[in-house]
Amino acid sequence: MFEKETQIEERLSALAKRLYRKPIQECTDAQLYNCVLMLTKEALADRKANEGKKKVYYISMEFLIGKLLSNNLINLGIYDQMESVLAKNGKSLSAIEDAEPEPSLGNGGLGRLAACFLDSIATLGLPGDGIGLNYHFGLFKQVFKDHLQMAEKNSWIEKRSWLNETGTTFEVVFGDKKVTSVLYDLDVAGYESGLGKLHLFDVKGLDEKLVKKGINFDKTATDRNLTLFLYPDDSDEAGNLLRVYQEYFLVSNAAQLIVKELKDAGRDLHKMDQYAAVQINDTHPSMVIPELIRILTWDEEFTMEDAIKVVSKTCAYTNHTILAEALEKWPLSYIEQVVPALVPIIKELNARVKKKYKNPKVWIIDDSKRVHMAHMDIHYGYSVNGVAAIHTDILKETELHDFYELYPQKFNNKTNGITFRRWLLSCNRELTALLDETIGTGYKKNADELEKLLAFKEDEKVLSAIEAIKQGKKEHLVQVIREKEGVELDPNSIFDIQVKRLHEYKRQQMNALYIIHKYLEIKAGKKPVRPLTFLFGAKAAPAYIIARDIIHLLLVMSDLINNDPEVSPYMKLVMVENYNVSYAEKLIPACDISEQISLASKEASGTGNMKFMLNGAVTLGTEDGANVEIHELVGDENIYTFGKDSDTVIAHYAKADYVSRDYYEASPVIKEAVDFIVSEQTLAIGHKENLERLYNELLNKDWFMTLLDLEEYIQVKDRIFADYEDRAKWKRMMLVNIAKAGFFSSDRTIAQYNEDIWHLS
Ligand code: 26Q
Repeated sequence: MFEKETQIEERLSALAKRLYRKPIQECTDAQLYNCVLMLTKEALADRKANEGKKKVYYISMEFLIGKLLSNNLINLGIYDQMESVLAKNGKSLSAIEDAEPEPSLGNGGLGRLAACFLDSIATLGLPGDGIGLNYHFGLFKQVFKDHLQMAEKNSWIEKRSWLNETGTTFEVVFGDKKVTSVLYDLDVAGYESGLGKLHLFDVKGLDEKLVKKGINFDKTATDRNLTLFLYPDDSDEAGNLLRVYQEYFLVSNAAQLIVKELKDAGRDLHKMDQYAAVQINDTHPSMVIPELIRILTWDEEFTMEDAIKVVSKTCAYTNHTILAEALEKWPLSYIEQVVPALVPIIKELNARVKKKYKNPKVWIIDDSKRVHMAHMDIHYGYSVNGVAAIHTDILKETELHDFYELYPQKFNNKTNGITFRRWLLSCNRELTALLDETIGTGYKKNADELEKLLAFKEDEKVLSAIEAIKQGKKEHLVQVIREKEGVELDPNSIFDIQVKRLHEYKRQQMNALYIIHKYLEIKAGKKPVRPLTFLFGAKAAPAYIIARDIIHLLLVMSDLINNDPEVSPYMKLVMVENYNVSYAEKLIPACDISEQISLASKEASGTGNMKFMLNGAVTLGTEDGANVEIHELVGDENIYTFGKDSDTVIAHYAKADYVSRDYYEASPVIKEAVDFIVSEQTLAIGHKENLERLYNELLNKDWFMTLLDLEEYIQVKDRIFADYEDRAKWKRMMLVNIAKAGFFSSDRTIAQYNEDIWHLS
């Protein structure tokens, strides 16, 4: 289908005529978006889903898919044709892409990973689908007012969208009510061939009018509010009961869909593990284990013994965090209220564990009657994986050590990856074209071939071409920031970028302290050789007070810096509003320095680090998560690392001997920067309450040890800025980073999941 440009043009103009009674040239970008959407959906409908005896179901509360148009056109192999048809009619494909609303069905890393995985599963020809929820307003939209983060709803579902109605519905029975679900499907095209589905469940009778001001809504109306919003990461908001409702709604639908597909295919459910693998994306969908057991014992006449056996051979669990506070532990009373039917099953699972193991630390239900979701996954799943080598090691050695001793064979590592279709082919077409010309196109299917680029390490032509592409991307970002944020940036400055969820462990506050330090240096007359541009993007969970205070500090500092004529010629600071996937696609290709500065041991993997590297940025990072593997791949001379290592950090926690005030008092540089948070200048712009709270937090608590690494961070950052001036060296570093990024293709990650965990056939 649509082999030739002429076919595309004919179909597009027919659609324009049918929908808007106009020729292509006279349609608006928004109208043309709808036409291109329809045409692309037709092409997707022509693809046949990947098939096989066994299928993986990737169950996740989040799929941060981003906009889909560009990616679908690329994976269908019709991007260039579409672009040229539109150009012939005086239209720009990229302007049309801007008209697509962005769904925000994820918080950050975990959700985006799920989306990258679907792309790779489809591309590798593996039978596999995602199962998630169709949140109408997704994660909140961030707006800044008075230097503070405010939250609004993000409406993304329009009359015409990528969602396809399926007609499939299920009943989901809660303790106090029964609801009907409605299933929508999204087609996930593989690159060049292959197709999978993302199944998104919605609730019939959802009431969008429940949403009042901002993102406030009646949390008790659980028959009508289930799929309104995605809960933000780290929220310890009251009303968490709704999260349990959402989780059960997801897994009950997932379990029913899986059983239905198996039965429709005539499979023997006693051999479920031969036909299905269920990957549990963090503990959020863990109730799928007791739910599958419930269905098998209630509806399919299984004995409890048989049901537990086969479910345990079918389910596998991925851990994405070692932060103890982020591991889900739900009060049994919540589960009793939401879904009493699962309580006897969870109790039975716990009783079996208690009978076998005397160590209370591995029980599912603890003394305070809380259900440890991860414990259930580990006992009753057949695989437990971490998401980067160091993360899996820490799980084995500390956090999940007791479980590792019980089940060493279940533990395995799957270092995260990213889909190159979105994070290279789509977001950096210029670099893609250069690679095609220089090393051929084989790397698109076999990412390891990027290493062929190493042969051009001394090739001035290739090196300058890489530099010129970066420059072009920076110039484009300057335009975007001008339009969206109203700030004028210098494309010849160094672009230093930290974009990721706001969390203390990620230490945006450490970067802010560096910026204060630089600001004070400039005020004192010490100017940088080249202007510096600091860019941030981050949403904070609305209930996470200190995270919001850090955003406040960044917004106050950007106001102060950008409006100071003495300073702004030498440095600028921009915190972009509502950082999301589309913004990432513009920021990442334009980055010189990738900030990956989490407290060692805390960032499970990170995936932004991989996206930056692939686009020729140099990493400034701690030895944490996948940074460790980036370091091993590129070597000491192509990365800037600093900070205390994970063993040292873990020892500080064990001994409880980190005292931030000691670092503050020992270093005039640290003291000066920290004190500035509550200076006359910042207080004149910002709010005393927020700034003082942050100041006190850093001085008296600093749980994520910002001051521990600050001095070394300042030194290495000054060094990396100096090295930027050695253009020959810098260009080589860019090239080596691109060349070594192949390992981080999610095609590799998924091939490993399949080889070691899923065994799809
Ligand atoms: C839990 C309970 C109630 C409400 C929300 C949550 C919740 C939601 C989202 C808890 C955690 C998350 C998201 C976690 C996440 O994104 N983790 C990241 O996963 C990436 C992919 O593996 C890693 O690269 C990151 O290091 C990790 O932080």
